[in-house]
Amino acid sequence: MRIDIITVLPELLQSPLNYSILKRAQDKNLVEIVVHNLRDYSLDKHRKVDDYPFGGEAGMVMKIEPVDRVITQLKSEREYDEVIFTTPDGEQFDQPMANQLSMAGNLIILCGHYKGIDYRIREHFITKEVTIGDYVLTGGELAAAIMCDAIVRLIPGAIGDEQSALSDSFQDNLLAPPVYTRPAEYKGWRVPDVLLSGHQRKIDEWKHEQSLERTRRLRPDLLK
Ligand code: 6GU
Repeated sequence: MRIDIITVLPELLQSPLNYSILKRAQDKNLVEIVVHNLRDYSLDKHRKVDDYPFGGEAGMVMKIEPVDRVITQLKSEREYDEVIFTTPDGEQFDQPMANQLSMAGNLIILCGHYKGIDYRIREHFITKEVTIGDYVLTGGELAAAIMCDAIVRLIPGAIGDEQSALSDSFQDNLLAPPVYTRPAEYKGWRVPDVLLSGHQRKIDEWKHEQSLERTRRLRPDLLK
């Protein structure tokens, strides 16, 4: 898998993409994540990528030419499953979308910025518009980093224990059960006896009951 991220702030993406599972997945060649500075595709002598909006509103708008240049260049090199635009008015990013995107071959993520991007970019280049939640971020970079994290950890081999991505919260629309490690007792606070019993069927039943109980209490919307 390859993910090309187009941004005016490449530095903002460096550290989120280069630690832990994302780092390991790239080191193992499970995914190649390439960050492109949109300014490198501006022909303007000031490397300008934004301009004033027609119709005289407040704020700046991302220009179409540099975006066309970088996307056209990338598409000439390989085929892409999706050209994603990060925007608060997009489709909600969630676990099913992460699962689906983790099976893609190549993805482009264009990070939104300023007041917005020239709408012709959305009409002619973008295949999928995605938000990570109902709040406004300064730019799409942190959203892109979050999406990459959620997608890449699902690629087979990215996580050491193959089971563990499948037992995540949300994979079965249930929150994950509590987990514990040694010591079995700390300051009088004991780990639930069943987990120490060695009785696997009872342990699995307990975990499932805990998942149901926590989901009912904390996220009843997931059970509907
Ligand atoms: Cl994807 N972009 C921006 N700018 N703000 C957001 C978002 C995306 N998702 C939630 N807020």
